[in-house]
Amino acid sequence: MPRVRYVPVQDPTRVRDVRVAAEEAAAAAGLDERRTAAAALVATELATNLLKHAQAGEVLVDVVDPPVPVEGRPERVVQITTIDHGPGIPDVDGALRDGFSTAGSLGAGLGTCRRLTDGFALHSVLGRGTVAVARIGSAAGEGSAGAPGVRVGGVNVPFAGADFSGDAWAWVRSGDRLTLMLADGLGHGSEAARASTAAVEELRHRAGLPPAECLPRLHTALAGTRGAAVAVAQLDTWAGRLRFAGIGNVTARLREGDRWRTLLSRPGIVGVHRPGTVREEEVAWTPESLLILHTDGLPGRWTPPPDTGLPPADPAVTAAVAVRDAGSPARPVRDDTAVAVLAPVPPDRP
Ligand SMILES: [Mn+2]
Repeated sequence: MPRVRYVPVQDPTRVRDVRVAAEEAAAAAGLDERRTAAAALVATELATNLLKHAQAGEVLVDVVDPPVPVEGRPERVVQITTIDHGPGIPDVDGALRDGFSTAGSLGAGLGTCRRLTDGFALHSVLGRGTVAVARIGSAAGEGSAGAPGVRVGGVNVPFAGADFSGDAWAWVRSGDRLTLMLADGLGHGSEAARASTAAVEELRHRAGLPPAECLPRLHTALAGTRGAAVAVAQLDTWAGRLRFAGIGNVTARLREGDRWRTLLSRPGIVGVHRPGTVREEEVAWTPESLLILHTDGLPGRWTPPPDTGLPPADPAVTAAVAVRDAGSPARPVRDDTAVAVLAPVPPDRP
């Protein structure tokens, strides 16, 4: 069962923990020595930056599906996400240039991070904080070969810093059909993770099945587990249509221009009891669309905030920003939280 590593960084001793987490994730992703070293270096740099620029922050180290959907079983990549509530970075482009330093850094620098990773994105809002996402796979460059004009990304935050998250997200692609799934295993901890992992494994064998046909297969595959709430969204990139079906408490929010609309799930628990009929919703998908799936770690009435500045080009950044902005000391999170995002590739940033 895949581990999700959560490391709060509030003092220099935790930087080593972040590096070790990155090395463990690299081993789990099957990366070679060279790419493992890159993951360790980037993890160290990002964790050090949290202390220097924001005093403290959180680091998530996960093994995820890559952002560009390809056919077949995806080669999974290490994703390092940092979230802070610091002052923000006034000049993001400058910070990404080699040699740039604001706090007398002797570290590798963010420019090096960008060069060593397959994907690197920084999103900063003054007064709100900074999100950084770095992905390291077996080969440099995420490329866009065969990309259907969309990218997929997500973050997964285990409840109370546990070793496992009961939530899981994954995608599969079959021709023009890209299917994104988010599963929330009942409760949290390793038994919840077993249920959501079973959903991911089953999804890998069901590429191309429409959501309403996929969910009954997942129901069968999850028998004997605690069960899960599951949302399945399938984009036909050729037709520009999105089909959605969900069972249980997983929220799907679709941006249409400047409106957000909720795609409805049926009550039930996949693997335990499902409704007799699974209804599918079908909507148009345009270059202005954005799909956010999230588990109940985020409040049900959570509304994506209006864009401040440039919308993030990286869907994993969008997911991390959602997690950051939804959490507050007044409303502590009571469960694992996962957010998965499907976003069109911006035309100017391929
Ligand atoms: Mn849960």
